[in-house]
Amino acid sequence: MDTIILYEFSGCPFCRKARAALRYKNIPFTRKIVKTTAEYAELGRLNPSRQAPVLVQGDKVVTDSTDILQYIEEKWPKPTLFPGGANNAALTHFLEDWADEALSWYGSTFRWIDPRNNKVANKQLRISETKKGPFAVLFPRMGQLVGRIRALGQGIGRRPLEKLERDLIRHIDELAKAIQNKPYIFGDEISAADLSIWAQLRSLRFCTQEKLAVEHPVLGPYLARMDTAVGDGE
Ligand SMILES: N[C@@H](CCC(=O)N[C@@H](CS)C(=O)NCC(=O)O)C(=O)O
Repeated sequence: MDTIILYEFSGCPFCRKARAALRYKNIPFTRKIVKTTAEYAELGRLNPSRQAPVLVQGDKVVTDSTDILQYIEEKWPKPTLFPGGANNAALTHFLEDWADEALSWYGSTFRWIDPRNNKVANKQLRISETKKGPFAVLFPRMGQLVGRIRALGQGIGRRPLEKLERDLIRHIDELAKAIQNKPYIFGDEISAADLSIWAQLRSLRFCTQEKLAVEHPVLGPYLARMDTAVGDGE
């Protein structure tokens, strides 16, 4: 069987989610963190939207973290990412999508908009190239600008940071009610919803707002449990 290659951007929560799913299912894979002009061009050939993650296995190319999870679920059904039968499968899908499409804005907005997180954002955009090609020159400059413009365009970036922090606390409190005293959202087994929620909340790492999640009495231990089960410190 062809080895899986996972194309990633540094610090990308969607890549963290895909990587964690592979780790959870014990599927061997090679990481390719896009850091050079040549690698960026390679990513563009595989995925015209130039987004990461991208999974490649032989001739098969799968883009988008949700599709990647579906792909590996079909090929390696055990352990399932959709535990608890049909009812939970629907809820898992909705929560996975909520984390990807809604919760994700908090991590990115705090990183790109809050000046206290500049160091974290800059580190994510660092390029490892001595002879700087167009990607290496443009990526760090454009990356932050594009992140800001997107957050402003979405609307979240135009709200006061204090309001965003209060909104995030509300999400975290509601998540705590969903988790209660279970190890994971649906019980003893990790689901695609856990992978997605954890991956997005972990993108607060080293940000001023990280403490809102890690110091929470329910979410803190939940994130630590996920780290132990599927994390790799990134
Ligand atoms: N829906 C996609 C989102 C992927 C995504 O937004 N990836 C970011 C990195 S975290 C990216 O590639 N950003 C570069 C861009 O959008 O140009 C998924 O779940 O994979």
